[in-house]
Amino acid sequence: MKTIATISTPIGSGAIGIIRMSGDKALEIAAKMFTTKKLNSFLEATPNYMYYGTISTSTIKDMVLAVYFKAPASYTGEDLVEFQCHGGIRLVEEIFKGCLENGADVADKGEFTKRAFLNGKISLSDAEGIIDMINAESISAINAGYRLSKGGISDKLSQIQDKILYCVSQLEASLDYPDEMEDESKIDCNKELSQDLIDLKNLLNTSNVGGYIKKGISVAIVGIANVGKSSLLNKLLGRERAIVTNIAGTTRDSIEESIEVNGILLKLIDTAGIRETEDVVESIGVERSLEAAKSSDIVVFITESGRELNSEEKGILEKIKDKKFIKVYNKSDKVAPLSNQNDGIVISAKKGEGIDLLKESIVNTFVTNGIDSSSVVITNQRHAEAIRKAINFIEETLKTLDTQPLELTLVDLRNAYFTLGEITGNCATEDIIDNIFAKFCLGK
Ligand SMILES: Nc1nc2c(ncn2[C@@H]2O[C@H](COP(=O)(O)OP(=O)(O)OP(=O)(O)O)[C@@H](O)[C@H]2O)c(=O)[nH]1
Ligand SMILES: [Mg+2]
Repeated sequence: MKTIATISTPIGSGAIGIIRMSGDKALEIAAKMFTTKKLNSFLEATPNYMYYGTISTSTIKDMVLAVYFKAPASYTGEDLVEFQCHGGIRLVEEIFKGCLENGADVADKGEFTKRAFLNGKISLSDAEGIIDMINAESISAINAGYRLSKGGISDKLSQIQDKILYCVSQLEASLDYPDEMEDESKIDCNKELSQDLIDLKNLLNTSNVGGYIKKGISVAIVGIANVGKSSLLNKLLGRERAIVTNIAGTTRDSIEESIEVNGILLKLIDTAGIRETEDVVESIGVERSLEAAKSSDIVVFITESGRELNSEEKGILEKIKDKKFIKVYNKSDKVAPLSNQNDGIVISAKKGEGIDLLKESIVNTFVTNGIDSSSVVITNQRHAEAIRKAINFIEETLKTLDTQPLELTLVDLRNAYFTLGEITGNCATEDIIDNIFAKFCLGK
């Protein structure tokens, strides 16, 4: 396989720039470019040891750090060399070009991690965990990516695959010796597969929560004009982001900002107050408010403490009644809540009262019992799809075990095995693999 090189740090000026090479010739190419007082030649480099020395290309020189990772104990599983230089854009580029001049090829997006997968260092889902960590926008998303990258899902699915394989071999054997084995192995397989089915369904159930952990929760703050939507947004953010006035119709366009609560990203959308209006701009804003309410994961419906809902508000509630929503009674500092206003959260956006409770309530609506940092959660749509398919195949197997010829049942069972293998990568097609690594950034 060719030796590949790439710039692994973002393009731009920075303290340090990193250039990496992976492949059989990595050490040889590095030795042509890098010299250090410590060694006669970099070919004699001790693995995992960092050397300070000079790098020379046909155009530049720099003082850099170089480290050699010997196959298979490297990220890719191949010989790998990393240069750390001063992080100038042109400087990093010239060192990279130097690697190419000396025999390396340009790496594709994600090619280092792809090689790690092809060399058996990581499973496909482990690699997806690494992308998820890079793209994570919240602590919970980082942690979920980490668990995925550390084999959280591949280990579990491999166990299930092993059990399926055991059933396949049992049933195949009973094809050869039908009289002696058939009934016994059917009972055995039925038991094993029923347990697999429960495990897979439990795993699939985590994918709802998993989606919110990864992407965050979108929260539309909706209500009639002047109830304090923008004041609430500002309080949630901890800064004066939206304009607040006592004039009804202050907010005319939706405003989006994010916060993190218990490690989960909340994407907050402050909206224009909903009311009948002649104003063209405002009425477009009102349409957007309703749109935001419809497309959000949850609506915070805000009204005022100490008064009944008016007909406009009842109209809004009617529109969002099929959505998840939390009622909020604002301005409790001004008027105490009515006795029937115990079906929501009483707050004062002005004084900051009830805000933490509201944040917790939003998150708890989606992620019950917090997030167990050790549990395996499905955060990836591809994985959820494959598990769903595998469940169908196993259900089919269980249904047909007693009624159909074993050969037919075995087709479903093998399909269940292959479908789970698409997640871990042990039965993934080239298309699936290429698709996944195309999502990586250059240099990873
Ligand atoms: N006393 C009191 N006044 C509040 C509270 N929250 C908001 N207000 C006041 O209510 C008025 C309207 O607040 P906004 O936050 O602009 O209300 P809004 O719902 O965004 O209004 P529109 O954008 O016009 O739909 C302002 O004068 C705020 O100071 C509160 O908790 N207590
Ligand atoms: Mg407003």
